[in-house]
Amino acid sequence: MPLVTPFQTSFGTETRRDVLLLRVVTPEAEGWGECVAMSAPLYSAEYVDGAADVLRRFLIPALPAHADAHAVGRALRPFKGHRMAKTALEAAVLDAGLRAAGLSLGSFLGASADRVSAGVSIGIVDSIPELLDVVAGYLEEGYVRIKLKIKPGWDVAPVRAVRERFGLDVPLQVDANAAYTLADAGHLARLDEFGLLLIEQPLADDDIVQHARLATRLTTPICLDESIESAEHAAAAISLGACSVVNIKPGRVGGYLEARRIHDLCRAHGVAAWCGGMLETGIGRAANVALAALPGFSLPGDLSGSRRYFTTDITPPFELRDGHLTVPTGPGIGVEPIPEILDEVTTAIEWIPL
Ligand code: OSB
Ligand code: MG
Repeated sequence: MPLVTPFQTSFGTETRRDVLLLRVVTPEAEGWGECVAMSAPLYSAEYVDGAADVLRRFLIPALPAHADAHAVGRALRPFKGHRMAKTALEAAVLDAGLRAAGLSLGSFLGASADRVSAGVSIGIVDSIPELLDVVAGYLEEGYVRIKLKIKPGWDVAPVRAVRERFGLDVPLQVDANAAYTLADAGHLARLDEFGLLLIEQPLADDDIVQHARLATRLTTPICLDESIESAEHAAAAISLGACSVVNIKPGRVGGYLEARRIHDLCRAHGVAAWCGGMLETGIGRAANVALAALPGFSLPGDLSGSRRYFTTDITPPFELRDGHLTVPTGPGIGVEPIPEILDEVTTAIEWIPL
């Protein structure tokens, strides 16, 4: 699916999403799950063709008959990694089970809100005037929080320009996608004067201890994304002082149940949390919006309207209303692909009987 605008991060430029969707069919109901792995292993080790392979060869064949989402987790635990693939499978099974039970994902997870505030993640662009136009457009649409992607050479200047043009009141944060090292601490401290909500994943994925060192050098709160692949990682990062905010992305941590565990952990420790995104279609977005409605999600998520990503989404589009997205209330994730639109973008289908 082509993106409406190229999305540049410190690790590369996405111009389309190659989406793997899982559809689980049981005698009682059907369920959908989206795999957020990208085409190439640049954000993490996973990539979409690898996810399809591990699902086909290992994960799907390991499912017990009549599995619920908890049983899926137990059945998949022996297989290391591949969390995005596992999340898609868990989500599809969960959706089918909740549809059969007539229960929404939000109610199942413990959502306490009927809408969630919408943030937007803005990629690296060619010039500061272009960036200011993009930010202005999203603020006009009602986004309540702006996130700027940064990398060495595109950090202090764009942040300063956005602050100068839009003021100190705009909730603003940055995401480095692991582009810096601890040697850059002095440079990153130059961001302190701009009153950012947080800096997301400044250092490498496996540098949790270094993030704790960096935290002593910055006043900007550190938020971890890539470093946190499980509730255990989150507990370690919190107790080391490596972060004071956590980006919770279900795909990165192996599922919605694990995402909820991390939410609970953050809440118990008074650590701020928000729901991250991976340029999802309406399928993954619906589930993320339900998750983000839990009470511990204290900051706006990377949850934007469908049209920020795609001209035509495969579900009825999510739309901003007064800076918020509405939590679906129907059974399961509450949305389904529109068959004709899905057909148009489908490049391959594979049926795997159990
Ligand atoms: O680091 O949060 C990230 C998209 C792809 C890969 C990594 C990230 C992102 C985003 C997009 O920032 C967030 C969204 O879905 O709007
Ligand atoms: Mg990130």
